[in-house]
Amino acid sequence: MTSETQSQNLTDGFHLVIDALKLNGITTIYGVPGIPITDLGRFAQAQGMRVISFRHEQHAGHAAAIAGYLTQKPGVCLTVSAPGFLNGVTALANATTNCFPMILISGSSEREIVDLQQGDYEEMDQLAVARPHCKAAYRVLHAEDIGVGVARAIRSAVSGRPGGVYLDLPAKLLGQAMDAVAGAKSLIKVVDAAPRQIPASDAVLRALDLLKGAKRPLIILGKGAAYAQADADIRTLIEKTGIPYLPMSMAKGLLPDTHPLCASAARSSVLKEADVVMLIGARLNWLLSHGKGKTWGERGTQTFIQVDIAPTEMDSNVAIGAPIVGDIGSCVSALLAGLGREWPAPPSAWTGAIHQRKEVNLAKMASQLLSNSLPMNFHSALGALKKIVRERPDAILVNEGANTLDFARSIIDMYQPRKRLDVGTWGVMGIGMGYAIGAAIETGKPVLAVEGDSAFGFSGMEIETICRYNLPICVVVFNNNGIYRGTDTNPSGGADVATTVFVKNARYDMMMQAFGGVGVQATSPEELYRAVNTAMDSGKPTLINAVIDEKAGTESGRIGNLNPQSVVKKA
Ligand code: ADP
Ligand code: TZD
Ligand code: MG
Repeated sequence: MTSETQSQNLTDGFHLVIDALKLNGITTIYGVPGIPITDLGRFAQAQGMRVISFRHEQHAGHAAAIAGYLTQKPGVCLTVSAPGFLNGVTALANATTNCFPMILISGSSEREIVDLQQGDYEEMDQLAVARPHCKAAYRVLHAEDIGVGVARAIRSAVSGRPGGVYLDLPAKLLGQAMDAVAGAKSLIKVVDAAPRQIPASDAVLRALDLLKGAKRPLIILGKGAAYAQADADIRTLIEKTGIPYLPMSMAKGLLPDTHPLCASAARSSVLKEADVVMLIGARLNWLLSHGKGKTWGERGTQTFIQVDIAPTEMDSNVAIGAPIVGDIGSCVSALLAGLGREWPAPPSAWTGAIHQRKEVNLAKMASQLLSNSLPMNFHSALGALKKIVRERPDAILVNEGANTLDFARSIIDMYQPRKRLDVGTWGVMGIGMGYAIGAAIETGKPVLAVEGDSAFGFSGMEIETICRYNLPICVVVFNNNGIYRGTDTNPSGGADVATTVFVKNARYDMMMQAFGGVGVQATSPEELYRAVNTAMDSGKPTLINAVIDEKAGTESGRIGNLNPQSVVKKA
């Protein structure tokens, strides 16, 4: 037999992994090459997959996670063993926390040596490390099991509550040969990877009864609702019932933020005053003050309805009077079917009061946005970006930072579903460039990344990746010389600068120029508006250094209350 006919009859671990992914419609891999997976990426590219190489695995992982969120297919991140794997674990854990489907595939070293701790190259028991940070973790030891391993990984990632999955591929597996026909037969094309979960009809009735009797009803839409892609039905539910709604940050745009029933501009009062609250794909975690305390009305005065695919989410923080367990698409359509023809509009005392509160708050904000003082503050700079997003509603907005995040979330209206991607459940810094790249690759839409200068630094090196793949991403760095503000001083009077302060007047725009992208400095709202418009029109990788008043921010943005207080008096 010539070596050619031999290889025609044989396949190996590398090719089976690629074939298994492709068979299941996975066409893109995000990763960083190296031993033992360099050839896996190379062969995948040769087989027509898109393989996007990053500078650091965390950002490849974030790109994969956001790909999962946007497409409902698990995003795949590929890393080398031990350190590369660990770099990917932050993204894996973040995906799990946020309920985004992703698969972290890592090469690993020799099992026999790792398990005896004999000091292999990049030795680590990766499966054990990954397990607490994901929904499921699998290792494949035999080439004929690759099909099963990939199928289980896909099902685990997307079914039920979506999340991160780890798939461990020892180096030896990748080189294992097997008969090509038997190999092809061993692969599994997953049928109905995320089966619908139909809610029980009595659960739906119970919820509708509660909702109908409410005097001050409120619907809260979370990113689970955005993920579910039941956009039209969710809109119909809100419009048919006439119930005011609050979008959580990544659910903004599920209905346009300018919708008459959107209560965002009256957030604090509706949370306090609502009597029946229906959560759709949103958890009562810290972002909603756990459903109790002074953010909400007197404890016990509110009744909650919760629509979620995870039964154990119910009662996690406060009692849920009417749980509806199922997938959001099925639950919302069951609710719609149960509404009947006549649905009583909520009392006008409630909707009217919300309307008035909104008008007052929006007018107050509008005047702040027009400020022309220099240097720019958060309001004036974001006023320019608000206009950009209004004019380009299909652009994707990525957002991280503290003040930069909190102000942008409340100031920039979103108009379409799944267009706002941010720090999510953890409030994690470092998602910026990974999410921007993943979103640009998956959707082909222009991306605007609005980044605090600190936040940007966590993934800043990936601007090289953005330039390398010539992605239509415009990064705006809100440069206020530091974390929260740039004005802190060293309390000891020593020579080191304060812990929150960066190099003054840094030129992040010049970093972009180093890689052949466009770098611009903007010092006024007009300059900022013009530079972003040019970037979005051209689609060229662009970074705009937006100079923000270093005195403008507050400690931790809007969550300063979460900082513990020392009992020792400050020096
Ligand atoms: P937010 O941060 O926007 O409030 P969370 O991440 O806290 O949203 O909540 C999302 C919720 O959505 C999770 O509890 C998750 O189980 C749920 N979820 C995700 N996808 C679906 C789906 N397809 N159907 C039902 N629930 C879903
Ligand atoms: N590390 C990680 C991974 N996540 C975090 N959230 C933090 C550290 C702590 N942190 C925040 O919560 S916000 C932030 C840090 C470091 C940066 C804030 O500074 P910024 O934004 O420049 O990005 P503003 O506009 O100056 O407030
Ligand atoms: Mg800053």
